[in-house]
Parts: sequence; structure tokens; C-alpha cells
Amino acid sequence: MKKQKIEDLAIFGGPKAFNEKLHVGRPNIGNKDQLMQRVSDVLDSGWLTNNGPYVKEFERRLSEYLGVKHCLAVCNATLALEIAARALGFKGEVILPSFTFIASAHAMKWINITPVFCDIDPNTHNIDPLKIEELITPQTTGILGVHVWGQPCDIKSIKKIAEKYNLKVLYDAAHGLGSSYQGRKIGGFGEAEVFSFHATKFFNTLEGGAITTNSDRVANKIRLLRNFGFYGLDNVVELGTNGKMNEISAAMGLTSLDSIDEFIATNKRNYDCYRSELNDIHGLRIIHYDENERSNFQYIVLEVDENKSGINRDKLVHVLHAENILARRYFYPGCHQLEPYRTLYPEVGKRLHETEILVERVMCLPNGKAINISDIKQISKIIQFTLDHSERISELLSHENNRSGK
Ligand code: T4K
Repeated sequence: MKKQKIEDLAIFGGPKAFNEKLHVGRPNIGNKDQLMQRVSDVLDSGWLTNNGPYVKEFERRLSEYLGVKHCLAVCNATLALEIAARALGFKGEVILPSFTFIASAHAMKWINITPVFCDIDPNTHNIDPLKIEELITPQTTGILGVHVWGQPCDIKSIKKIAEKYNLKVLYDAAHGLGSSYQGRKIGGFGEAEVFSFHATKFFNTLEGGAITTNSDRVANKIRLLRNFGFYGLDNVVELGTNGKMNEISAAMGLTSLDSIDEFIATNKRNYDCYRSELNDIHGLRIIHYDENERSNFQYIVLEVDENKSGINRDKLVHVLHAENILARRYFYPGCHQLEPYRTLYPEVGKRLHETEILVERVMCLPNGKAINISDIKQISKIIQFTLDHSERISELLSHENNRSGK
């Protein structure tokens, strides 16, 4: 359906462009028959969790896929970050970006570590190594880099700083499965890396995640910590927790792994189409993935520059939602502006200049197997139309907001 006049937009009374909602974060499901067979095997075997055969197979195949020595499956990435942080001996203060999902910061705070928020590089959206050193104090024990959108951090510079100050490095690789840094897949950098396989990720195990490391010592410690600290049957040697992945999640993981190349190819096909449709629109920037590296292309990230586009990100998201395109703001408004950090560190925003600009501009569009090329062309047309009529739409929406008291 073509929108030719403003009145054709759903916000102004026109029909919605899509009958069904198009979500960011719709799960990819691999071969259903294979999955059901594995689930049935699990139920028949009577072995549902606690380091079962499917978890072991999943860990083995994933470590092969990533080219990393150890892969430990876990129940979710948030708990995995806590376990990995403990395994690395993080305490006191840890430096991390505020431009990340709240789990990165909460995982540290939950184990009594002070998250020290660092600004980002506006080009990559990742932690800016040039801003790390000034945040280091005698209490700093580590750096938690986040590979935002699956784009690797500046690992070389972070390593240099960590060596200089004797800090440990953990990477939150929640978005990073299948992406690479200098030709090597993410997973083997820093002391350890943590992946998320939550349902909203392009590769999922329903809920779940993995910690990867090339260190035998770190892997052994994580194995203890994710299983209550048990060493043998009746012997508890550490304060541990329950971070285990169950067999059904591992069955889903194996099935996802069977289709991972296809998932990434679909993401890339969609990304290429979005890029060719949206690349030349004044005031929009679609994130570019480094063509010399592998990428999983799972996030279609747009930056809206209101000064050039004439419309701000929130109004564009509003228009898209009305058309049943559930674009999402990410990671709005930044961890430092959410509780408990907003109350604990009210001044911290002053040093997060780039973060504060970016959280007002970034949005993600639907991707994955749930959408097709014709959907993408339609979404792009609506975006183009909204920007072509930005002045009128902005005015009308401001008026609407004033009336509804927003
Ligand atoms: N570090 C980083 C950098 C992360 O991004 C995350 C998680 C973590 C750490 C922690 O990982 P986990 O502990 O979760 O393993 C989602 C996810 O819950 C979260 O995993 C993810 N990042 C974060 C960025 O997004 P929400 O609040 O956006 O989820 P929700 O329920 O609003 O769903 C988003 C959309 O996805 C919905 O519009 C519909 C769709 N959806 C969702 C689910 C759960 C489906 O279609 N099917 C589903 O089953 O948090």
C-alpha cells in the first residue's frame, strides 16, 4: 500500500501498512522436526538438566564453531556475566559503557561491584578506549567491554590498557555470535566472553547463554561457580550459584546451530536490502558492518539526526508503530539514567557526552526470518515518506502530544 498524503498514514486515520505486527527480536526457529525429535529424546531419556548429553554436545559444537578452547553453557547471559566476573576476581570498580542493555551494569552491581560508566565512540557505538584510562582508580579491577550490535570493541587498545594497569578484561558478547575481530571469531578475546542466546537474539536457546575462554583455570572456576561450587558429589569448595543450562535449551541450541549459516545469510540479505533502500536518505545513518570481518548482521541500526532529517527518532518510531512496525529505541535512555544508577551517580551523565547524544538518536528495525524483502521495501518507503513530510508530521505529532499531555 502506498502512502501518498499525510492522511494516508495510520497515525492520521489511514489504514495500517501491515495487518500483523512486525517485531524487532522475533525468534528464528531452525528445523522444527529435528527440534521436536531432540525434545522427545530428552523427555524419553529422563535426563533434563545438570550437564546432560545435549548440553555437552552443544558446548563441544559451539567451541568448535567459535574456535575457542572452552565453552560453558549457562541459563542466561546476565547470570553468566556475574559468574564470569567472579571467576575473574572482579571487585571494587569495573569500567563499562553505559550504552548497553541494563543487564551488563546490573550483573556487576548485583555482586557488589561499582559499575563505572565510560563514554563511547560515536562511530562504532562501543566503549571508547581513549576515555578508559581517566576512569581507572586504585579500586579498578577490570574492564567489561560490550560488543554492541556484534561489532567488536577496539580489543587491541583495551588489551594494552589492561596490561598497563594489570586489569582483567571480560567481554559482553551478548550480540556477537558469529562476528569476528581481525579475522578471528569473537569468543576467545579477553579473559572470557559471554554470549546471550535469549529468544530475541538471532540465535536462541529459548533462554540461555555461554561463557567462552581459552584459559583452563578460568574454565574450571566457571564450572564450579555455575554448579553451586560443587567439586565432586558432597564437596562444596566455593560460593557458587545455579547457572546451568537445561537439556531442552541445549536441544534448541543444537537445532539453532544446524541453521546458523542460514540465519546469518537471511540477516545479511535483509541488511543489504535495508541499506540500499535507506542509505541515501538525508539525516539517516544505517550502521555499516566492517566488510573485512564476519558479522551476524542481526541488528538493523538507524541513527536519526533531527537537524538534517527534520524529525526526531521518537516521532519516527511513533509513526512506524502506528503502521504496526514495532521499531525499538536502543539502549534508551542509557544505563546511567536508569535506577539505581541515576540516584547513585546523578552527575555521571556529564562525562557521557556521546552516549547522551546517541541514546536520543538510535533505533532498530525488524530483521530475521520473520520478515521478507517486500516488507523491508514497504518499511523503507514509509520511513522515506515520513522524512519527506517531516515538517508537517513533526508539527502534527507535537500538536497531538500537547493535546494528550505527553
Ligand atoms: N548484555 C547485552 C548487551 C544484552 O543485550 C543482553 C540482553 C544481556 C547482556 C543479557 O542477556 P540475557 O540475560 O537476556 O540472556 C530483550 C531481551 O530480554 C534481552 O535478552 C536482550 N539483551 C535485550 C536487548 O532485549 P526486551 O525487554 O527487549 O524483550 P521484549 O520482551 O520486549 O521483546 C522484544 C520483542 O521481541 C517483542 O516486541 C517481541 C519479540 N519477542 C520476544 C520474545 C521474548 C518475540 O517475538 N518472541 C519472544 O519469545 O529484552
